[in-house]
Amino acid sequence: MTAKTPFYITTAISYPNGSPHIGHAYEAIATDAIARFERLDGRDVYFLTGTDEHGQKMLQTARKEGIDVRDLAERNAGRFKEMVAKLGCSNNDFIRTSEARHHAASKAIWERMAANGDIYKDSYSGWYSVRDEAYYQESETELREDGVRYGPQGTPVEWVEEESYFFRLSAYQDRLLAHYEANPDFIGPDERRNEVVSFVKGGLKDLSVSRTTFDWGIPVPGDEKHVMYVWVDALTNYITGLGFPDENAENWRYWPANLHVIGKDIVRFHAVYWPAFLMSAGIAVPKRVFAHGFLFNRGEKMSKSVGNVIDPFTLVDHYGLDQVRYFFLREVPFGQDGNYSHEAIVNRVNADLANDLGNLAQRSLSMIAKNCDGSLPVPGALSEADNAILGQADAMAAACREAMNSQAIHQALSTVWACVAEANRYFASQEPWALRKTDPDRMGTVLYVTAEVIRQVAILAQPVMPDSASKLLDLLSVAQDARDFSTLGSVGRLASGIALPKPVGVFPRYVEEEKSEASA
Ligand code: ME8
Repeated sequence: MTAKTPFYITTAISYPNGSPHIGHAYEAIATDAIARFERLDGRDVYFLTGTDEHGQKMLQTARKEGIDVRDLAERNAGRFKEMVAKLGCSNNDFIRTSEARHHAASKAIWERMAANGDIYKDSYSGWYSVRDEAYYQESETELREDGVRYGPQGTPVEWVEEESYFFRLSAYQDRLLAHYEANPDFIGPDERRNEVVSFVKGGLKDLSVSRTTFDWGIPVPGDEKHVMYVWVDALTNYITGLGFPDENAENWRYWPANLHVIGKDIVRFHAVYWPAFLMSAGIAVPKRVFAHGFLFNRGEKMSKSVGNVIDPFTLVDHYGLDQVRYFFLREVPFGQDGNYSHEAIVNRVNADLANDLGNLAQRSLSMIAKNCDGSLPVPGALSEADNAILGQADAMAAACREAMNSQAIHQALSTVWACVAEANRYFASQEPWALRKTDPDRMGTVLYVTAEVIRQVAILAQPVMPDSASKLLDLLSVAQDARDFSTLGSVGRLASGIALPKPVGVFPRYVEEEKSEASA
């Protein structure tokens, strides 16, 4: 057997300055679906997520709450860890940037950049957004009528003047542009790539990479009055997680990352600063950075003051985990902004899951239980209609792979649900319930074909709905070792004659409560 190809995938690491929100949950769910897809497709996947605990934003929140920043980090990092578990994420590790291993890795990358001549001391004066933990050029900011100056993401900026170490980012402008040119897939979607290319073409200034006005961060090696700029240490988490600086570590083989999944607001850090730091340190750059869009509650930005922040834990308890995972990944084209509302979730849960897939499975499997002694019937000669629906099911694997190669998760799901819709039309037009008396053999063929289509649908639904898909595969008596993508298509056809368990419903219909808590 050939060794599996490594596939390293990461989420951004979240600031634990508050509890996790739907945006964090969305990123974790999407990244997990991609990780599971690749694993089922035979790759040796390593999936990392975690928390970004240093910086001024954390410090400010702690001060506001009157607690020690370490306690704030501890409390909320735990909540993020619980969230990924609650969401059913299959991450291999959860990194916290306050850990000793991360301090060591950050110092090592700093020392390498310094040894390469890319770090020098000067003084910084300019605009800084604590909320974005980002420096901005004056031209990127605007003074609004309220007398406050704002950065490009709409967050207030403040004037900062202090002694600082700089990273010679300007020296990387040409290398970065050459990299984007030679690797057109480095940044996705295209819109984000274009933004980055034009930003870099506009000229890069050296980047301030240390602070002296607070000490919540990783000390600069050899000058402990300075702590590293939070993004230098944050980005380094992706290599800390694989054992850096020990390049003989077992997991180092996963580097360079295949995919950093991030939100659209932090593309500049991942597609400009991060590859420049790595080039400076003599480390390979990641293969791809993909930015998803933002989620809005009925078109409004989530904010504590509007009172429309929805807690992911509540959402999962209310609608069910697989339902929430399916909804976000099917409803929002991955890479674009999206909306969610109670009605939209209920509609997807009831239409796509309870009706389309759930009813098809329940109806066909109950007929097998009642009319075929509970075992999978032997198909007779296949009709044109049988071959057409089987052909559509067999073609799903290739279409899903193609979609997932460009992180079009919604498109992979729409391919699968188009087949579910077609299978429903097939089932209705073949009328197996009428064949029961007139032509039982033909009924057996229709039920077999339907079950085989459900097998492939369930296998491909696993990355998005691991629990429900696994229940469906149990109902079809598909062995645990016959559930990966190598069984898709005609090679993995269900074996006739196998006994099937008593069918049970897998996708319950959402029924409105009198007054539902999550319907805000
Ligand atoms: O940016 N919809 O942390 P963070 C969708 N620590 N995604 C959203 C979102 C929303 N409404 N709000 C935030 C940071 N996100 C840094 C990352 S990585 C080395 C350091 C996404 O807690 C956001 O785009 O502000 C980011 O990818 C992730 O959630 C964490 O955001």
